[in-house]
Amino acid sequence: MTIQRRAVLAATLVAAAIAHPSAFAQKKIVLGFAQVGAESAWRTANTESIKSAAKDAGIELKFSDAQQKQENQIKAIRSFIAQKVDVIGLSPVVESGWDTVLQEAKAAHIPVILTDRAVDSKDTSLYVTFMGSDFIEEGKRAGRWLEEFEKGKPGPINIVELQGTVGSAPAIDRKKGFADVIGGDPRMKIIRSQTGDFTLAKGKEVMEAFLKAEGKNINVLYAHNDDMALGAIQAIEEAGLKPGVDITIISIDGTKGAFEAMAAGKQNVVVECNPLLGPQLMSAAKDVVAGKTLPKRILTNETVYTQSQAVAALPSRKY
Ligand code: GZL
Ligand code: ZN
Repeated sequence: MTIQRRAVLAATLVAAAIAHPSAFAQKKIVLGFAQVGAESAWRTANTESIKSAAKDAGIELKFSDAQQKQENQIKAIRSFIAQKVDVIGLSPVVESGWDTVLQEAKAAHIPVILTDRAVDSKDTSLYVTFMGSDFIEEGKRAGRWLEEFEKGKPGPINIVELQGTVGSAPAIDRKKGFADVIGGDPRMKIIRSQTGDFTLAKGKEVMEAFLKAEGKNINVLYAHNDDMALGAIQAIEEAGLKPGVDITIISIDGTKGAFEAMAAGKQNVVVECNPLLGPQLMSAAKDVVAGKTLPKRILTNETVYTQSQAVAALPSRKY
């Protein structure tokens, strides 16, 4: 290339850099995400959404799976701080015990975005925003559906409850919301309530114990997520009972498994909890890096699906 042509090219590049500084100056945003684990179909869909949204957004994602252990999430956050990432994303496996490590991120001037589950830190300056569902409302929706379903029927209505991970926001809040709604109904009684840690295997195991202890005395199962409900359905069938008929089944998430169970008449309703938070997380990360302020709370929108809607809804379900 002649000297003249080289000079012209250089001049054009400089002009373009002045005209579009961001295109040239902007380095790739690096987001470190500390995920809970891979405990359920919901979590798998949530991880998939985050990974594909990072790719679409041109954001470099450093991803860690903590196998549902808080100390692994804290280690991951510390490593993101050491790597000087631009933003940290966190789905906290339990609500408490985060202040120290979040203060370390704050001291390192790395903004933290909470997704999916909340923390109970009093100091809300420790995170930029919390985007996720209202788990108390999800519990209330489950309770309201049951009240509607049992309207006009005599008692007793004995309920067994499979709780999510002990100390997690969804487990605490879904229990509270449900109890708030059914607590005033003298027919309704939660006769057993125990954690199944959001997994299919544990949900089956605990339901087997409930059936051994209470047998035909159980009228309703309220499971804090679909995976535990699917495990319980297996236990109910192995006990010679009909899930969805002998025992009314309510769960939360809205994964494909729940829709298939409803289509087969083995589950009665599912309260949706939207895992597809990836795109919202990436746009929040870009806003934070660009210095924009975000609302402290970003609510995901979701609904309730009954058995009659399951077949029609199945084909369009993305997770
Ligand atoms: C809810 C999420 C819960 C799901 C479970 O937002 O934290 O964790 O309900 C998942 O399926 O394991
Ligand atoms: Zn809470």
